[in-house]
Order: sequence, then C-alpha cells, then structure tokens
Amino acid sequence: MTEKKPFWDIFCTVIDNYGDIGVTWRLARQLQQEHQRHVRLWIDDLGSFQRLCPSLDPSLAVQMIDQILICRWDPHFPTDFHPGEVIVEAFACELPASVQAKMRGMEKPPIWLNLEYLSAEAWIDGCHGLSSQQQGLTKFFFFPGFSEKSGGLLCESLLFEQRDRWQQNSAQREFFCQQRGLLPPRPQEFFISLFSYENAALPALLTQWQQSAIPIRCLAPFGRSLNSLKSIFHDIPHTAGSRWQQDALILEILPMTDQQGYDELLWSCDFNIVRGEDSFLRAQWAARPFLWHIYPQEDAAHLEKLAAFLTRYTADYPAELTDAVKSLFFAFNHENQDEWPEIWPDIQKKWNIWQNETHSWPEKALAGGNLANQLVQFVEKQLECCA
Ligand code: TRH
Repeated sequence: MTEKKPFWDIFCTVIDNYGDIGVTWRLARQLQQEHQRHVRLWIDDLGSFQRLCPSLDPSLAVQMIDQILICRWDPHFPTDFHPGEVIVEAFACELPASVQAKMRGMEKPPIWLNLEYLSAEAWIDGCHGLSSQQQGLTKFFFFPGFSEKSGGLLCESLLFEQRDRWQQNSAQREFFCQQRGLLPPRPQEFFISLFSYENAALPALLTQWQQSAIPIRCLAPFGRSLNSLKSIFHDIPHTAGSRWQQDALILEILPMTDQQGYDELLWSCDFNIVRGEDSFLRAQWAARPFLWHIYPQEDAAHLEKLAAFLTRYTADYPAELTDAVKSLFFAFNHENQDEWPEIWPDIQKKWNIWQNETHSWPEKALAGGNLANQLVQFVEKQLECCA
C-alpha cells in the first residue's frame, strides 16, 4: 500500500521583480520531485511567472506544469476551494479571508506556515519555528538561513553533481556560447554575468572592464541593470540579442530563460553579479566568486543584512581577502562611483584564493540543511502531534 502524502497549497503574491515567484516555484518543484508531495501553487501574477517559466500560459486559470498544479490567484477566490493538509503563505502574503474561514471550520485545520525572507542575521535563530495564534488557528514562522538553528536553504539534492559535471567539461563554455548565439569565447576571456538592480556604480565598474588587460565578456540578462548603462551605451538597442564592444569588453544582452538556463549561465561565468534572494543563493551554489546587489530597503536595514552575510561568508578567509570582498560588496551597494580603479584591480589580485574558497562555501552555508527537507520534517512532526 502506498503511503498517503499530505497535499500542499502554496500561496504567493508577486510584490515586484521575480524573487517571490522564483523561490516558490523552486520550492514547489522540489517538494514534488524529491518528496513526492502534491502541490498546488496560487500565484497572483502569471505574466511575471512566465518570464521564468516560458511554457506557462498566463491566460489559463489552472494549468499543470512539472506536475505542479498552477492556479491563478484572482481577487474572487473560488468558493469551492478545499484547503490541503499544509498551507504555505510565502513572504507574509495574506491568505484570502474565505480560505481562513474555511480553515477555521475544519475539524483538523491545515498546518499553516509563513515562509519568511532569507537572512543571515543571528536574530532569526530565535524566531524560526515560533507560532502565533490567529483567531483559533496556529500559524508557524519558518525562517530560511545559514545557521544550524535556521530553516536552511533551498538547494536541490542533485544540484552540485550537475554543476560539477558542467564545470568539469572544458568545452562547455564554447558550447554554451554557441547554443545561445553568443560570440565564441576569446583566449583567456573572463566571463561575468550581470543581473542587478539599477546601480550608479555600474558605469565606473564597466569602465574598469573596458580597460582590462584580459578580454572581458559581460552577459546581462535583459532587465534593470541596463537602465544604469545608458550613460555609456548611448547607441545600443537595449533588447535581448544586442551586443556592444569597446576595448577589452564585449557586452551581450541575453533573453531571460527558465531557472535551469539561469543556473547554466552562472556555472559558465567566472564572476556573477546577482541580486535579491534566489539568484543570490544560486551564485553561491555555482561555486564562483560573486557580488550581491541586495534588495534595497527604505530604512537601510538591507545594509545590516549584507554585513551579517559577509561576516558568515568571509569567516574563514585570510584577512586580506575578507577586506577586499567586503570593500567590493559595500562599494557596489553604496553605489560608489569613484573607488573602482582601486577596488577592481585589488580583488583581481586575490581572485585565485577567492575562487578556491568558493568550493567549500556551499557546504558551510548549508549548516541549517536543505529548506525543502526541513519544511517536510517540520510538517510531519506537526501532523504527528495533531494526530
Ligand atoms: O527579482 P529579484 O530582485 O527578487 C526580489 C527578491 O526576492 C527580494 O528579496 C524581494 O523582496 C523582491 O524580489 C520582492 O531577485 P531574485 O530573488 O534573484 O529572483 C530572480 C529570479 O529570477 C530567480 O529565481 C532566478 C530567476 N531568473 C531566471 O529564472 N531566469 C533568468 O534569466 C534570470 C535573469 C533570473
């Protein structure tokens, strides 16, 4: 007899950008593929979702992709909805009142979890797994993080094997360029991917790349970074497929791809500029030096988050490398326009040591384990308690 696995409903609203949907889509597939859970994903913005999932049809209210039931979350929520055994509310999106009412009316209400944003800050350890009472229902708060006491990080169980196979194939970069219609790699060319928000530091950084002694290729998925490059690329049509060259630098603009295609881009580059939450993690899993443009918050709370991450990330680095990495991350996030003639050559000198360190980092980062496994175990425990 096959064991009956609980049914999960995951709710996600797209606030802006792609991180909310990127994280929930990844989680849904991992729950299905690695834990055989039935998952229904409720999304309020299928247009944004389609950018990372090209086979999705935004006009459909319900569709099945990769064995996940994807439902459009419209303002009028279906009245015949019957909640699954587990409800995940991603990033404090609010469940429809009718769903909460249904849950209250159930003899055995679902396990209700709020999946929080990722942070490396120590305070999350004290909050992970706490619950709060919501008019007769219990809601648990699940905090992804880098510490043993956190909820861990999203990472597919076979990911590192796939990455290693990709990176160990010396012809892979050439194949990657060919497959995407990019110029073939030049001898000793240094590849950089660029997926940030608008950033006033970018023109000064790209000037360093133009003046580089080795050829540099910048591969920029179509998006917000390009808004900051207008001052140097007056003539470039800002569309996927465009190419621009000056001195050592070739810039090519890529279309957005699905998440697998984005991972392959990160694995193929020597250095990745990433942002938000999900691409930030994927760059770490790529085991290559990277630069994080953290999602800016009004009260500058993001700078504390950045500092907390850098403290963990550089904890085992030699002091010189720690200083160089911190200068790089802070200069970029402060949108510094002047210090790049010192910062870029300095980090380049330390490149080999940094590259070596990036191999052991994923294992350290996963001190709290794998987020999908952690969620499944947490839910199983709660279901046992309530049985
Ligand atoms: O798009 P983001 O800036 O999302 C942000 C963050 O999540 C932030 O924390 C949150 O508060 C805000 O949204 C609302 O960056 P992020 O998190 O890296 O998400 C991008 C997703 O897009 C990620 O899943 C990778 C995916 N992606 C592709 O699938 N294909 C692509 O070609 C590219 C460039 C990205």
